Amino acid sequence: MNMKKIVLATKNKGKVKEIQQALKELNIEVLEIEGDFSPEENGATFKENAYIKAYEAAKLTNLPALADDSGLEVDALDGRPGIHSARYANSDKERIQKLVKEVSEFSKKERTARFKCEMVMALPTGETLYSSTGTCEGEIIDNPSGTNGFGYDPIFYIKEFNATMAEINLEQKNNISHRGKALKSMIEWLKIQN
Ligand code: ITT
Repeated sequence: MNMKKIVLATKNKGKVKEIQQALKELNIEVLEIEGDFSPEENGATFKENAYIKAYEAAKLTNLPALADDSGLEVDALDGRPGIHSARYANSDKERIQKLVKEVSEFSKKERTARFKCEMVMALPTGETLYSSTGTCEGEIIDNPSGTNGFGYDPIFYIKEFNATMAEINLEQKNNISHRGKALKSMIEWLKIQN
């Protein structure tokens, strides 16, 4: 199947923005999935869930589909919310409030955390063409700061920027983030397909 046109297997606008920005350097058409797209993410890992989404979107559109399954692992919480990051509460605001409350009893040192991202490119046949992964290390702070990005970005502090993930811009985030790293590998693979 030719890779000149692909579909993004996500309904998360924040992800779409970051992925579209990174794929701009390629000469391919990147479509958003239309309508009601909510495959049951019942996998046990980020990778399984990414595959579920990619395969479902590929079947629906008859195009190669790129999915991202990602989440935040907090060491003091034994890796939670992890693959349940999206379902942890009902809105970004509530998710942040809940997490801040849960880590409040832990010292700064114990608040280390990482974002993880697994990407899968799959075909309508169910074949996985390529998969890639990325992680980004940081720590959880009490006071949300910044308005860029999405999700847990306002409470994810990154030492090298002395800023939260929501205080850096889109290009900076793509350079260092879990998603940006997974995308770099995916882009290298896409370059040799076309
Ligand atoms: P799709 O399944 O439609 O892609 P989703 O938001 O449900 O969208 P996930 O199941 O992969 O996606 O859940 C990922 C959650 O992890 C996401 O909703 C955020 O809460 C969090 N997350 C992932 N990447 C993030 C990032 O770059 N910045 C902040 N939070 C992030």
